[in-house]
Amino acid sequence: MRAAILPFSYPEISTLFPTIGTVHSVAPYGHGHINETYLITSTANDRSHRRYVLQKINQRIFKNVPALMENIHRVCAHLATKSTRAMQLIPTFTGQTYLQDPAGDWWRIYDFIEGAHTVEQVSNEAQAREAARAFGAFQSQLADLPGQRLHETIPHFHHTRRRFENLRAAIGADACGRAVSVPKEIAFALAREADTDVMLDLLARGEVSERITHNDTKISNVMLDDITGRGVAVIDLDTVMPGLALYDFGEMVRTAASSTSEDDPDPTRMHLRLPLFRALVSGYLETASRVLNATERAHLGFAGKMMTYENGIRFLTDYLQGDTYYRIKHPTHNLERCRAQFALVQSIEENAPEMARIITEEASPRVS
Ligand code: GN1
Ligand code: MG
Repeated sequence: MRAAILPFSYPEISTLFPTIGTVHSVAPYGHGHINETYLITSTANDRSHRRYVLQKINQRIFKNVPALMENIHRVCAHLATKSTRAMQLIPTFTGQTYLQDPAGDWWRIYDFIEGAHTVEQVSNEAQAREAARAFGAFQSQLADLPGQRLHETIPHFHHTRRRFENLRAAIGADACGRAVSVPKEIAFALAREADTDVMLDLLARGEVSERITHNDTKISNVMLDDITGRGVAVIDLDTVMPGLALYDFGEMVRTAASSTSEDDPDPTRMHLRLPLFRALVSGYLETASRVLNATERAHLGFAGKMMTYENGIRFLTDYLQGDTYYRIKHPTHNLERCRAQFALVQSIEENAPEMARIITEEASPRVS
């Protein structure tokens, strides 16, 4: 774990964010690949012990932090009208939701949601169902967000065609001379080019519509209640922006219906787990069905394949470009992530008929 290298002393944090009280400790927290995250413990002005999440926002990836924070502020304010345990931003001494340090880095603090936890890997169907219920609820609660369209915090984030073209360019440039060592992965990616347009074409034809989506719906972004195990809130709001419901569901399939971690070095351990897929469909339809149409329902399985494929080609692109985007722990980390994703894509392809049957069963009105 990286040491906490903060530009602020503890008393400075207390001064900058006065409502958090006296800071006692700040320690690296979580497993995110993008931002730097720290857990703060403090004693609030009413003497209660409190915890907060401090984050340095990665501005190499999120180029317009004020726009990103405007999105998050609007989304949190809206969710707070619908849930008592939603994410909450802590105001600075000037009443802003974030601040810039003298070096130009951007910082924010969220309240820590107590009595709940996250898991890195789904271990049972109940967890998968809860995660899907939580993300489905998130989408449907944001369906009536007032005001103008949210900013795109990362333009074309799930534009799979563009992701594919980026991969093709990375293969062509071959900046690190690595392409020769990954012919199988490159062939696997290129063979699925036609799939990259399917969801974009549905959108262009108006068969699915744009919504406010989370865009990073992995299981570790859902807080589960410590006692009941129920989903209480969705976290990691940086990529909340206009998108397709299918992106969100597909990313859940990738991360919550998979048999092993996204960077398992042994891809033979990676496959789709159908009972977990069924649990996701059932949980998602429970909370999101009022905003979904028949085309979206019919593509829930395909979406799982597409988001897994998209992540696989992003990892492969980063590997070819010399690991400039994702944080890596060893030199072939991105390649291993890519291989695990492609193993899952293959397993989803093999299970497509069974997945379609599950969707039909879960979508039909239940007989009680
Ligand atoms: C990144 O930082 P983290 O782990 O929340 C990435 C996601 C990928 C994910 C793969 C902004 O998310 O899109 O699916 O890694 N986020 C960004 O683990 O690129
Ligand atoms: Mg994220």
